[in-house]
Order: sequence, then C-alpha cells, then structure tokens
Amino acid sequence: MFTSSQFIKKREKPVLTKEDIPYKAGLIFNAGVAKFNGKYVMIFRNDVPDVWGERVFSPGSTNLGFATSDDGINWTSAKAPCLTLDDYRDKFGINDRVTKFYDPRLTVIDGIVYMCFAIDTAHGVCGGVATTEDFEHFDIKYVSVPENRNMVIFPGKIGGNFVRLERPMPVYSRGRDRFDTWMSFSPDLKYWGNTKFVFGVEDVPFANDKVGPGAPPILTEKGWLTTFHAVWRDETRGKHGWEPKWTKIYTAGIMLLDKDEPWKILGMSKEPLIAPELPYEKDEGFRTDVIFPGGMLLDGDEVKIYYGAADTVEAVCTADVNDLISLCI
Ligand code: BMA
Repeated sequence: MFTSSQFIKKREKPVLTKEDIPYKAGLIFNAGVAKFNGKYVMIFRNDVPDVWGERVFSPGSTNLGFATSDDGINWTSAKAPCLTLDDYRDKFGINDRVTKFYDPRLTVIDGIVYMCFAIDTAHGVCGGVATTEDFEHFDIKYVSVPENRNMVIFPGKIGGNFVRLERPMPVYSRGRDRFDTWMSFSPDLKYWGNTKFVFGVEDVPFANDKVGPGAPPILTEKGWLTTFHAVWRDETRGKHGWEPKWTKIYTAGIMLLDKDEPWKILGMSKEPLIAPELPYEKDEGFRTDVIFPGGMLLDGDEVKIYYGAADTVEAVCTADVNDLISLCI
C-alpha cells in the first residue's frame, strides 16, 4: 500500500535480533542510538516472552539492553540488560505502579546522554527523561503526567532550553485515537512548558490515526531534519503477524523544522520516507507492517536511520542528507 522513498537504502537483514543477545530475549526493537565517546551506542527494547509457542507471543516483561558498534552496522550486546524494571520501579516517582518501560530515544549534549522513555503505569502512560554517562547508572529526572509519550530531545538547546517533541494522547476530547505532535521546552529537564502544537494527523496524507516523533532530529544547514511515525488504520485488515488482529500500518515520514523556532515546519514530504516492504518489516514478527524510527545519525552526508521493524527486530537504512532535505522543501 505504501512504498519507501527512492532515496532510502535498506539492508537485507536487520542489525539486531534476539539471536544477537546473550541473555533471555524476545522482541528486540525501537532502539535509541547515538554516538558517544567515539562509538555508536544503542539502548534497545527487549520484550521478554512469558509464553512462546507456535507463532504465539505474549510479551511478558520488558527490559532495556545496551549494545555498541564501531561502524553503526555490526553491534555487540552487553552481557546483561542495562535497565530492568525491578531495579528502577520505585525511582519513577509514582510508587511502584509501573508495569512496563520501553521505547528509549537517545540524545547527547555536552557529554551527557539523555534518554527519553515511556512507562505504562496503573494510572496511565507517561513519558520520562533519564540521564546517564556510563550506560550502567541512570538518573530519572522527569516523568510527565499521563497521557503522553514518544518524547525526543533535540541534540542542542535553543535559547538555553532543552527542546522536546512529544505525542500526547487526547482521547477524551476527541473521542478516539487521533494523536498529534507537540513541542515543549525546559531549562532543567524537570519543568516543561511554553508548549506548542507542531502538526496533526490531518497534515499527513499517509496518516489517519496518529502522528508522533521518531528519532531525535539532526541539525543541517537548512534546519532540523527529523523523522516522525505515521499510522494508517485499516479496519478491514484481519490477522497480521502473531497478534490476533492488527489493523495498523506504521510508516516513517520526514520533515524539516526551523533552526531557531523549531515548532515551525519548513517543509514535510507528502509521502512516506520509510514504508514496510521487506519480509522482516511486513511478514515476519509479532506485528507486521511496522516501521518505528528511534535513531538518526549523520556521518558526513550519510544519514543512518534506525527503526524497529514489525515490533520484532531492529533495522537500519541509509540516505544522503541532501536528498532527505530535498524531499521536504
Ligand atoms: C506504538 C508503541 C510502539 C510500537 C508501535 C507499533 O503505539 O507501542 O512501541 O512499536 O505502537 O506497535
């Protein structure tokens, strides 16, 4: 139904799967990626199965794993998860009522790694920010009110403030899933405000359900270049993947934001940048037809975009930065 931009080069295989993980692992996906101290670093989501069966998967618990790479393609996993819920449950500031944490996104500013994450709690879904300098100790700085998630922090402050894109989930006032992308600012990661609307589902021709931030942006000569996820819901879709019913198609879009006033969109491609096409994106896995970008790095003119595929494996594709800008303006 959707196809990727001609400028996107995909790889035959994902870059990280459960086979690469030396501990109990299930679905390896939705990773945050950054460059840190001369290496590529990744924190990935690991949904550990509590029931394995013939194409049946019931995600039991989730932990976050750490991997490193010299080239951004060949990754080595650490020997144990870097963050488990049991170690951090009481650190989120809402007693112990966190049931899951997931979908990390990494941003490095001045030698500190900022990790946005989502938590499911007995009181709703929240977004949060933690910092780390060694990928072993994480300091939880902030947890939002529900319902909000998919936060990403820009890799540079603007006017002395941290900047984040986010996707609140306003069901009550809108009556159904129809989630848009917003932006907030903070002097200290704790107090977020000056919130601005950035774009809505109706602004994206290939979305009819929700649009949210993808990977943290990269700064180019023309402005902040950034991915977003776009969801197309098709109720006529039946069983897809191992889930009994999965009606959504996730693609990645691309847009360019103003360097100084990043809530202003300078341009956005009207077609998907990355769409599910390969077997590991379309046919194989827990869910199918899911592209969920969480990492974007610039190496010279080459952009690497990391994305969870089918909620099952982590993949990467590449493109020339100038081609991506040309898609937006
Ligand atoms: C979103 C999140 C992601 C997931 C995606 C597709 O709502 O839960 O973690 O990758 O759905 O299933």
